[in-house]
Amino acid sequence: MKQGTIVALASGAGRAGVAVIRVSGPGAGAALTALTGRSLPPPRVATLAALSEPSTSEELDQALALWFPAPASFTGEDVAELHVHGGPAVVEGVIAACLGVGARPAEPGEFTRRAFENGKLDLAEAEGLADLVEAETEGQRRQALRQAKGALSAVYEGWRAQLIEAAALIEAEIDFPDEDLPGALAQRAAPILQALTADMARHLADHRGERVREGYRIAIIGPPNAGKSSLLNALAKREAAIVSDIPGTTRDVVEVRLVLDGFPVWIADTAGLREAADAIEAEGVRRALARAEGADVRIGVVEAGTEAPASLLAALQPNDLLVHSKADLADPLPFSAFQGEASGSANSHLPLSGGEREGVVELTVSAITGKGMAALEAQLAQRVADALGREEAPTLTRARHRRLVEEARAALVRALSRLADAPELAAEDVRVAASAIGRLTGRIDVEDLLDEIFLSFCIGK
Ligand SMILES: Nc1nc2c(ncn2[C@@H]2O[C@H](COP(=O)(O)OP(=O)(O)OP(=O)(O)O)[C@@H](O)[C@H]2O)c(=O)[nH]1
Ligand SMILES: [Mg+2]
Repeated sequence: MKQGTIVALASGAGRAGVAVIRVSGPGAGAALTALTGRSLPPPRVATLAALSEPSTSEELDQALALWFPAPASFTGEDVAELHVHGGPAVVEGVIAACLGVGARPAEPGEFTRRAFENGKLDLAEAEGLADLVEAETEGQRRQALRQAKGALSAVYEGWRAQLIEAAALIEAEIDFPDEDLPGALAQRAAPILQALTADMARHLADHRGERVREGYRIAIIGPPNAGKSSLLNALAKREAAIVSDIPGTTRDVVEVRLVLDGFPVWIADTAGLREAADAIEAEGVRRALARAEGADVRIGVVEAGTEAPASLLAALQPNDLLVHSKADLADPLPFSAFQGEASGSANSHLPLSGGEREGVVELTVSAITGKGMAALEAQLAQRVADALGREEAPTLTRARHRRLVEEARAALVRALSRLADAPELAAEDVRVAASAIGRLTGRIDVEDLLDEIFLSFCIGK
């Protein structure tokens, strides 16, 4: 960890009513007294102060000064916070004055890094804080705040405690094998490891956290000229993709970001599905199908009155949408009994042309007149809310978490498979798992783990 006293603008750059400048480190108090020309204000009380450049005594601003003595501060160090008028020259002048009395410019993330090093927050909490700063939607804010307050860390710390308990049982067996009851202690570890493996598998299967952070993914697919790009533009309420009556207009994936039900959503328009005329279009079709496959929901588009081609039906999954487009031009034949268009509601019970596809919801829409668009948006918002809106156990939110939980789970599967025959190897597997989970919060390394194992082992025996 780099030492010293650091200073930085904590609020956004540019003109603002107020800007917040933060100083952290052993020299924070000296910087504050040098700039205000008087003794430190009482801790955690906003105090009006005139700030001057110590070397020239030139007044820089009237500011609010706050003093947070260590360890009761964000970083755990002495921290001074200056709320100055948010003009660039004021900010520059005050930061220059701090540099003049021995502070140095903070590196990106250095305040949070110090908070981590001083045990103020763990890695998962720091990531939650970073997400909170980045949060653009309500759903992202809720999730980031939960993680910053330690909800995800609590799950991982709970797992680690159980892993240590299981490891202690196995280690005890190795060190003091019971002649009468061979393997008895190690076998007591088995149900713990089994339950943890199941917990981790559930955790890995849940993609909500990543979707809330990165965006729910919707793909629009269908034959050329079906009106896919027009539909994207109608949903985005801007001309994001080129529309023309030439089939094969869209060749690449065109993505638009929306907010539905408080969650971020990526809607992708794709190339029309057909036998491609050239290599570029073939690549476009390949990307269209790949995007559809990876999406959380697909919107199949066919012109009203035409049959959905087999290539489209094959790409649709249960709970997807099939939109009959250009409803202003034609009725959605062959669905003569279809009433959804008039009422604006969806119908999931009609047979699809060209073969059945269970559970696909059909809608009739005109991108030109806007007819049916509200119903389509409602269907999409409902899917987003169903997928992301439930408040259950905290979910992993980053690839880093996924990688480490996968590593831990794989190690536990190995441990279980050789617990009976090779408890030494199983113990090592459990240590690998505990270390992977420990790296999620960053609070622990293997040395600490061995200490803990040893401590609980001593108590047990
Ligand atoms: N009347 C009417 N025309 C529409 C509607 N939606 C799209 N069109 C027209 O249909 C043609 C094709 O529309 P696009 O949105 O480019 O179709 P696409 O599916 O993206 O086509 P490709 O990119 O070639 O696969 C254009 O001439 C649009 O103006 C609609 O709701 N009503
Ligand atoms: Mg298009």
